[in-house]
Amino acid sequence: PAASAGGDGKSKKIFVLGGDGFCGWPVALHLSDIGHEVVIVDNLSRRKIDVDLGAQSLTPITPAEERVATWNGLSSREPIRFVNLDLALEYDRFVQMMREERPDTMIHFAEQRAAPYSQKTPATKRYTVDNNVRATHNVLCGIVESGLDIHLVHLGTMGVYGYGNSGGEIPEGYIDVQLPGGRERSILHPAYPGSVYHATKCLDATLFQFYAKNDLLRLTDLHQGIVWGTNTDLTARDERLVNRFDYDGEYGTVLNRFLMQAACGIPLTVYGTGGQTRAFIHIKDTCKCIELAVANPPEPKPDWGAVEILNQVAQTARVRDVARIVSDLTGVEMQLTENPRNEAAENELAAENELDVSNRKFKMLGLEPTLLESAAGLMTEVTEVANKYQHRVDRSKVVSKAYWNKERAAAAGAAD
Ligand code: NAD
Ligand code: USQ
Repeated sequence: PAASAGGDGKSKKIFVLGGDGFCGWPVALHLSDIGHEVVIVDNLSRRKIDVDLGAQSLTPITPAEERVATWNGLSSREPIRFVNLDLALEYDRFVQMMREERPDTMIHFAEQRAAPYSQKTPATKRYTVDNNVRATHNVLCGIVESGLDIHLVHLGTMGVYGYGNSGGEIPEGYIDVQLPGGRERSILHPAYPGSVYHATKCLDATLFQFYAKNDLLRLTDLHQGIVWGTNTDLTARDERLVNRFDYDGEYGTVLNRFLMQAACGIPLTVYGTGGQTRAFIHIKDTCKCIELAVANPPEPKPDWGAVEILNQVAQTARVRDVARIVSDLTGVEMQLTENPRNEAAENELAAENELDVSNRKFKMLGLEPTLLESAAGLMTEVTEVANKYQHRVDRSKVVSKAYWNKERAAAAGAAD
């Protein structure tokens, strides 16, 4: 369809930072398909980490240039362009690129996003902080230096709120408190990260707050839950457009891991009691949310609530209930295993199937989230993808070898 370009009907020039990744690639295609001009900026670090870990995407992803050329050959839209640039290390080049291209919007996916990888070794802890905090700060500082009115949409995480310390509904970014002295104020929800990775997202949030207040930047921070699924209608158009699928112990996220394990007849690796409650969203809803965020930039304002924060979440569910859904669908068994992570076994977040994370803002903008209970078709689609590429699975990479601390390593029998 011509001239759709999202909710406000305007075609924008959009940089998709991290657009070669699991979320970034389908989002880049989606934004292009609805009529935006897209430039992908990515240093391909995620592909290099695969090489270091000796793991690979379950799906055979083509090189960045090839997947972009394939899309451009199929689409009648403005061609997508790809720029190989490290946001953490190539600040001047990035500012120059912004000045030349004058984007309206930037979507920031470009961070090291795996909690287990961030806990694996001193080197991966330090890399995660260096890469993520530098990349985010370079983007913010660069927008100010460019002098352009660019709307930045960042992918944050539900993990900034902390899991397990909440009694009621998790709000969208802010809570109302009474300050010493009696004044009422809306402040950022306290940060309570569960990994070095999640801690970088808390640091990002503090940087956003400062730049929104001080430089009046337009900033949207999307606190996203665990993304599941693999292809969208657009990445399924050609095998060379296939999306990445992480299944290994460090990068694979829980529901996709379970679906892949089911396809391979591996018992589902439920950590601890599986009583941990987490937030989930399907990849096609991620694309829709970004479209909505792009169409609704916040007005700049110098106050405490200047950053627009939305929870990008369809629902919450306990890990063992998610495993049960997959087990019922596929017949594969669940296996409780020693938890490599330092996390509360149970929390008060949610009773089964009860949503206690607010996602009102996206719902008001028109999101109709995909719920796990009615997503058997989408889950089957993922197991079909996993079945098709089963021969690429390295079973030795399925168990996570990233332990949160010495106690967790000792409990797993992996201490030095
Ligand atoms: P991903 O690792 O697949 O993609 C991230 C991309 O960013 C990669 O292609 C990588 O090469 C690139 N990148 C990293 N550092 C860079 C740098 N310094 N310069 C340029 N490019 C760089 O991750 P993803 O799953 O697509 O996640 C994208 C974002 O969404 C992350 O910020 C993550 O924290 C957030 N998020 C992801 C999930 C999920 O379940 N996957 C859930 C919530 C939030
Ligand atoms: N888990 C298992 N078995 C497994 C893998 C995980 O029981 O085989 C459990 C973990 O213990 C954890 C939960 O499942 O309690 C989720 O783990 P995950 O690896 O799917 O997700 P997480 O580490 O939280 O990180 C992912 C993304 C990250 C994003 C985050 C959103 O990698 O980028 O920020 O989801 S959220 O969890 O809402 O913070």
